[in-house]
Amino acid sequence: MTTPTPADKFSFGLWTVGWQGRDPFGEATRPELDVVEAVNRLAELGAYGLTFHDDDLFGFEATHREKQIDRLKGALKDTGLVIPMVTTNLFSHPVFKDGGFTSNDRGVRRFALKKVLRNIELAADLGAETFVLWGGREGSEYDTAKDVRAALDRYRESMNLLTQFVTDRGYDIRFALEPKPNEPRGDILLPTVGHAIAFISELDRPDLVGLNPEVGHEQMAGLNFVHGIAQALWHGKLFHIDLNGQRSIKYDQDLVFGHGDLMNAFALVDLLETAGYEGPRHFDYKPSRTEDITGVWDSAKANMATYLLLKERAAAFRADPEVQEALETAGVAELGQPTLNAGESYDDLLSDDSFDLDQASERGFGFVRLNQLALEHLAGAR
Ligand code: GLO
Ligand code: NI
Ligand code: NI
Ligand code: NI
Repeated sequence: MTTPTPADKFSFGLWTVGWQGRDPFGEATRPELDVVEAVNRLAELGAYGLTFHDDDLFGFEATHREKQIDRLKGALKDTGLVIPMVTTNLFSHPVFKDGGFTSNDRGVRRFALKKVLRNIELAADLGAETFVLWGGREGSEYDTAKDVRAALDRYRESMNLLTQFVTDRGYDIRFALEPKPNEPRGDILLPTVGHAIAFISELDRPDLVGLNPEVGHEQMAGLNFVHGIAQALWHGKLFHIDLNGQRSIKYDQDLVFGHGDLMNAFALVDLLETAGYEGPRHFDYKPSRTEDITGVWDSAKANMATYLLLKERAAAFRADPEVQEALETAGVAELGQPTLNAGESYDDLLSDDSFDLDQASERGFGFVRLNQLALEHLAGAR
């Protein structure tokens, strides 16, 4: 049941299993992981895809670009693993200290765009459907140092150029913006799912731009991830997803999926599996610095096992007659009914005196009982 297969569409960033444990206070605790080894191990574990930043594969200097691409292609051919998504690193190199697309330095902005254009060519060559942009350095620490309206103009200019590029080239690629409130910048532009959705509506080709929300990022902003995902789905903007775990508002923990807010993870899997999301189940986590290489692969496995376990538990929850009855009492399906009947207008409402105010005020919804049933299914008690 918790043994993944490629049909489950699990994918991992090369930078996740490849994370060496370097943090602001400490050195690496693990050796480098070669891309071929990563592909082989992930395929063995039952994943279907690998994703990467340009710099993960061949470094910023790109000295061995062609050789590394060939090695990756060879490993993909041997294992059947695919590259559903490619992303770009506009945050590590010192040149991006004030951002890529929104750096105050115009030369840096041009350089960043050129880097991304080259990387999109590679993404197309590898058959990726999604190109993720996490603007980790697009932001500021000081309000006087950044003209946010001008920065949004430049962000828009960049996205319009990129959508023009894929259209002209005939690439079958869509973009996914990844919101995050802070870290590494004090404040990052497009900090939440909601901000990013509003921004996308101002673009030339909004149809080509969606989101890659990350569990921990919304939770760092104190928000309910399931609500964010539900709204992204509602707008048709859930192009990709970064699954992981976070425990409350603090630094970006990138724990294994489910190792943070487990009840929210349960509801998330229930939503993804019932709302028709067909994209990759992508893990953007960090194997904790305490782990050796065995711990790295154990943690990779744990992400997939947790997802499958929650999927199974969510299905059992839905199938339970007691849950169905509790859902009925709670009126969950009733919210799906339009508030007015077909053909009714505000005049009908104005003349409607049938509402029983007292009865409706006295109603108990039974939400707590429903939530306890969810918990009992989650805990394996049912
Ligand atoms: C950092 C982000 C980062 C992105 C990656 C993909 O907090 O989560 O890992 O997901 O750059 O674009
Ligand atoms: Ni993150
Ligand atoms: Ni994170
Ligand atoms: Ni991420």
